[in-house]
Amino acid sequence: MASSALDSSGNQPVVDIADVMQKIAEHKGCGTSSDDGKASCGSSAGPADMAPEIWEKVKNHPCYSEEAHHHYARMHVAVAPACNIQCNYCNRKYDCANESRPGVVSERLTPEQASKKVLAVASTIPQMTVLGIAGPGDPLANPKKTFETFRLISEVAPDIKLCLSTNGLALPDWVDEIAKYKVDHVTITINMVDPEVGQHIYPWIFWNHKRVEGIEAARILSERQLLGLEMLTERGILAKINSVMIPGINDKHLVEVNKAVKSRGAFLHNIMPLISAPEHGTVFGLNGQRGPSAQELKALQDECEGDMNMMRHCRQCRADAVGLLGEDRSAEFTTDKIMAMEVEYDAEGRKAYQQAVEAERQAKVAAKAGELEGLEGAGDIKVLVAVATKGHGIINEHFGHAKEFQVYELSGSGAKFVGHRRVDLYCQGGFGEEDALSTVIAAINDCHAVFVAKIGGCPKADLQAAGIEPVDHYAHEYIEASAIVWFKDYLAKVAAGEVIHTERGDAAIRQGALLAS
Ligand code: CLF
Ligand code: SF4
Repeated sequence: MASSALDSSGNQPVVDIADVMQKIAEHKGCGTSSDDGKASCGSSAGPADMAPEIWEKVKNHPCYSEEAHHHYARMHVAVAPACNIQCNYCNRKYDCANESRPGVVSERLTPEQASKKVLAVASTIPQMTVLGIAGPGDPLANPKKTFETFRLISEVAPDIKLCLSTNGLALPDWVDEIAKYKVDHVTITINMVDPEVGQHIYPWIFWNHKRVEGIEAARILSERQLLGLEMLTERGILAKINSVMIPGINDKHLVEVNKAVKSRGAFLHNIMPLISAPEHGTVFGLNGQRGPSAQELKALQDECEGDMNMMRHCRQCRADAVGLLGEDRSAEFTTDKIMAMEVEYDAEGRKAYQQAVEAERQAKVAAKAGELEGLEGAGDIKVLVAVATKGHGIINEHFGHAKEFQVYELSGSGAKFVGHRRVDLYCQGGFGEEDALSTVIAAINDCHAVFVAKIGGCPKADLQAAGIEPVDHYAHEYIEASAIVWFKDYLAKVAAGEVIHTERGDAAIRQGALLAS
């Protein structure tokens, strides 16, 4: 147990940093410990797998636990418009309701409106467990609005976890306030620990009432980010690091970033692909800077995973996102609609619903565990499979209705979630869109099979022609258990000489806007 006490103000937990670092080192993130003693982030986390206080913080946080993200939802409130730095991948002027990436938002809210919105969402979506402030600017460049929002929400909905995402420049000034409001989860976006690299990502910062540019700006930003991280760790606040992978600029360097943040007690590292398209109007978008391919991203995540658990289920959410990570229900909760809603905060109902979710989650973990035996023959064979799902860890989405596919790596160790791929909708209201099908195939081109609840004859034939097996006979069953059964069958065919195992190629990460459904 961490030694914790209250400080002189009576409300800030003071935690032994060595104790916290030890726990993080032991548990290496938000998941269960596997045979090699290394945690698998969220794969089948249970209370027996980690220190109770860490389990309590991550068990129903969809970003800090991969396993939880199938069941629990988050929401963001866009109360923080200003920013104190400029990133070359950001343009907050761009506002498209069909777009999904950080910084983008449709409506800005006052703290009072945000509080009402949280109650409205919580009473409609009982599995919504986390309230995050992630922009559209930087929450700590708007401290009054940010902390007033946290204060209001902690009063009316104390069971909701509070979460914050920041560029880190102002973080050291606000760590005590963060602790005071019991914000237990803080994300810092750290793209470099070397100002030489940073100068190509950040043209300027606003620091001590003036604009600072170039290497000096990157140096100050990096120092503040790492200091802020150390201060969070000292207070036992779980810190997640987001890094944007920018090929040719910081892709190789992110291994150094990983080491630097791990040594300072970061709980989880989330390496995200650069989203860069000319229509976004960002510096990188306009100068043709490309994002990574799916396999480039996975290779970097795999390389860093040796030292630290990696988040691979990030959806690069809008600053006003609502719902499970793979969905966005923000259009149901516009200011007009929430002001007209009768809101009743049913804390007991929420608790009962979440208990049912917990039972469902444990059934899924048990089903997976029951299938693990018999994978010894896999040797070095690893395959990726794509899955169409609406959530709950179940294969429950039609191929044509999928707006994203979740990707699992199957190996002798079982099934491991390694990412997701956004796609264009194939089904356009009664007919299949052939152009969309080619983008789907490009997005899952590195997969051997795609698991769906249902699929039509045309896309089935095209997938087969592309070497991807459509699998629809596990409809409405658990993803991981089904994928392992399929993998055992695949291994048996390889052993019998019916199938020659070959590696698949690379796949594309979608750069454009999401299509409205
Ligand atoms: Fe929001 Fe961020 Fe909290 Fe999650 S998002 S403030 S930690 S509640 Fe999550 Fe969205 Fe990725 Fe962020 S999927 S962009 S990591
Ligand atoms: Fe945009 Fe966030 Fe960077 Fe500010 S810190 S410029 S809001 S991406």
